[in-house]
Amino acid sequence: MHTLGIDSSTQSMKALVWDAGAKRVVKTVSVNFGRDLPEFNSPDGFLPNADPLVRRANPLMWLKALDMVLEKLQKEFDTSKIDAVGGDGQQHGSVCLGAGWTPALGMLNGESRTVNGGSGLAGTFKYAFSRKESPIWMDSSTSKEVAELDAKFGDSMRRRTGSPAIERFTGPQLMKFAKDDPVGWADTSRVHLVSSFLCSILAGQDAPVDTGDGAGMNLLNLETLDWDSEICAFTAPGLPGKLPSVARPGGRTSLKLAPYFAKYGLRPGIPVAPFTGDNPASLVGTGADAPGVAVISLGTSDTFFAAMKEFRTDPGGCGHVFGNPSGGFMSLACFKNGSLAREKVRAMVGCDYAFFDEGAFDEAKAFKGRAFPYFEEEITPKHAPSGIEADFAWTDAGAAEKVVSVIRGQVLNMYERTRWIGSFDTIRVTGGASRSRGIRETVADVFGAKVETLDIPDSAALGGAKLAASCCAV
Ligand code: XUL
Repeated sequence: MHTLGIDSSTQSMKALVWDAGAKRVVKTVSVNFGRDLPEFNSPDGFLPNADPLVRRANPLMWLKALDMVLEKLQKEFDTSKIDAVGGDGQQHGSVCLGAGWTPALGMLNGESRTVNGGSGLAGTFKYAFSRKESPIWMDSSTSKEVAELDAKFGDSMRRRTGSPAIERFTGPQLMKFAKDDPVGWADTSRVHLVSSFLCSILAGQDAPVDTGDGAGMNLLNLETLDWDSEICAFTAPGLPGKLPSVARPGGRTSLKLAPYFAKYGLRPGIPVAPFTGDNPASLVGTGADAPGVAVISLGTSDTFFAAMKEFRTDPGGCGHVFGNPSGGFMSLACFKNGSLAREKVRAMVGCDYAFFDEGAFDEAKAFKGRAFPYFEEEITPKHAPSGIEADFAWTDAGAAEKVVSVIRGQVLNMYERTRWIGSFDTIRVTGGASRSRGIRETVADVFGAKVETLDIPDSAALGGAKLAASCCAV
């Protein structure tokens, strides 16, 4: 059996084919939003905004990327061999859809053309959105709404949903949209996450939200595994009626691939598994969905996560509990200043990857200085001072010392903020920056753990493909 995993992350969309029998990845292709879709003016996957707290993306960009990535895949792989589709999306981002949504979905199933904005998915769905820009996980503009939710629900938000009210989470974002644009909100008949939105497109019908990504909304009750009606009703008028259903982990799927995708050689009617968030998908992709091993994913955001033996929330208020797509729960801490911050420091220092990833660590072995690069409003810790916070004279330091101290600072921060999750003998590292020997050695040193790297960097796409395989096997 071959399954396809589609990963829609902050900066790119990937399609990966998994041979479930041979247990190996047979093909991966990707589309980079900045490089391959320059017309969307989003070099890092989001639109420029004068307010640094506002981070939004054009959902049409994701649709165009889906067409492009499948076209690429068809050129390099016999897509008729694919037996099921799964996938994931960057977490928390929301897509608001209006009256054009259902007719456009119908068009993917070959129903009559009532709305048409041009060819391809972006044309078909051009008039489907009640909000032209989707806030993504990097958005921190909802502190007022977070304060309102805190005042109303206090600590019970954390106990019910697994996380305190947090700026980037979908609930506070929807609350702000409903207040700022009541007409746009009234026109919204359906709210999707990035993951369930793309899954709906593939299935040609509204897909459910899974408990892994759903828990990143401040709306899902983790005891009942359903929407918390009191929190939803308080968040925005009419919200309960606009949410899709919730998919329970481990169930069989009734979603089937829409006829539209036959143009890429895929067989219409093959099963489509509900999509999850990129972190829950990585938990599955790294094989850490049973408790015991922790994973550090070094991507646009750095995340630390692990499957959980029992439901326990972070007393420090920054960490989260999400559903584990394989059943039960997972813990997660997210650090916003990940790869983009490392890239910025590399540019500041003016060095190449070989030096940033390895050479600097050999040169400045004994240097114990720490520097914390907070260029974007940080999530963990919340409201950290912006810029570089170093415990030595930053401007006088050499290139190697700067690199080593920044990585040490990032890893030490991660260590401190994830102690509530437990201690681990083994940590699996994944994501682009896991190629760096210097970063891997720093993780081993700070956590006092054995560090394992994975052969494939695309653990989220692989998790999506594996979930598709298990959904069909049920
Ligand atoms: C997790 C988070 C990020 C995004 C990145 O809470 O906000 O890791 O999922 O895609």
